[in-house]
Amino acid sequence: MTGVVEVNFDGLVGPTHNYAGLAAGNVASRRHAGRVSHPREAALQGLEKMRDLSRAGYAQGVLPPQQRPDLGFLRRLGFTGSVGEVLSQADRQAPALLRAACSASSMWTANAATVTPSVDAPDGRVHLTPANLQSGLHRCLEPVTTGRILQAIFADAERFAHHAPLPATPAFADEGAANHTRLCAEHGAPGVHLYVYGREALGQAPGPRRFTARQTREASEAIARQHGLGEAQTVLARQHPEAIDAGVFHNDVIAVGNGPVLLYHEWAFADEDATLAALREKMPEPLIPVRVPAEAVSLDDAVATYLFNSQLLSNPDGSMTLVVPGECEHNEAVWRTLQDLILAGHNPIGEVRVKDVKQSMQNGGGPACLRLRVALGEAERAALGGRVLMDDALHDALVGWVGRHYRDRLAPEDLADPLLVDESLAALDELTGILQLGAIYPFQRGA
Ligand code: SUG
Repeated sequence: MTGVVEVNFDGLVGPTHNYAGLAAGNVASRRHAGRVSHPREAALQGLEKMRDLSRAGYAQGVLPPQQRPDLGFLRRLGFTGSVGEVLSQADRQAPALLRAACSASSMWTANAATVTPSVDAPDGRVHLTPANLQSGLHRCLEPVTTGRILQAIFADAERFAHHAPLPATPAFADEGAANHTRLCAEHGAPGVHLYVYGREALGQAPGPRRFTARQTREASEAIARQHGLGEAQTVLARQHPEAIDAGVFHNDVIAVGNGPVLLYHEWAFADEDATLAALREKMPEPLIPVRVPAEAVSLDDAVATYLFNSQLLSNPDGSMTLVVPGECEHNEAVWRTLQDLILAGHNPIGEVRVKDVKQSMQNGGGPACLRLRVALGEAERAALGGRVLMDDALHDALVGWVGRHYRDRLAPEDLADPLLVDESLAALDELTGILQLGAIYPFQRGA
């Protein structure tokens, strides 16, 4: 496969973006519960990140949001009648279900799927498994439509292999690429896959005490098996339970890898030495670990600023750029560590770009949560369906679309407003036209 680059597919923030505090173990989501959100600003912040990175020469894609409120979910739970009746019954009888049905959480596409590039798969195809996201009620609504969207974009069966999500049961709780890091010399070279899990469903490893770990070892193993990866290509590591209890609900909140570089906090892994040793043993090229000790950045600061939820991007000259959330700039210890330890250290990271994704951050999603990494060769990129690769024209079309359809603000009580349904469906219908994706949404398929 020639011309392999990493395409970052960012999730477009949907029109119902709101703060309902739904996410377990996610400090920011809980802290902002009940606040007024700003969907238009949220979507524009995401689009600005996409445009900035595509203009800087990084391959950038976009994934559409999901249909919300999820009326099909509410109807399945016994709410009946017109749209207005379903919403008002749910609001009165089970407001938590209404909030789950309205979450715009599909924006965090690092949780959409796990992807293995064709260079690593035995059949030479790109493999994709939508995450079952079964550990959160609002998120377990995503996999079916995620699968449909991925099938529409990665449609060529000779190049792309789609797997069903793992069984949606606690033993196979899977949160997708947020717990998966591929290390390699460069994107087109064979990689070693680091899967990080928080608990064992069938084994005895001690889990966190305060929060439930979201990813199981059994889920990570099953994904590697589905994608045909052998033992020589995979490393499994347990997340440090204390990090999970401090609010590190995914590995990508405490570590990020790219090429041979692994930037991580000393509390990322339960057994740091064994994890690095296993990577070194399996990687053909030397691992470049960039370790941030707790005395430089505390776990609390890591969680508050999302320093590690950064995108680490490869540049043509071999250097790398770290795309960090704006919150890092306002924390002295984190900013100093970025300058003195990360940028000044002996590693390829030579530049920091700061991005404001505050609307997403307040729900616990930083720059890295907002994107799904897919390493693709030239021919694979040419085979993509739809109009999903970002350029200025697509950016401008999407900014115009947001301006036409999104509300400036959403308060918790607005979620029961039937007009929000009409507005969202009109927006999504137009969006499938812009992205040329066909009927991906339930309402377009007569459901
Ligand atoms: O699953 N937040 C998401 C944030 C996901 C971040 N993703 C990565 N780290 N890759 C979550 O915790 C909050 C939604 C709400 O409260 O409405 C939420 O789901």
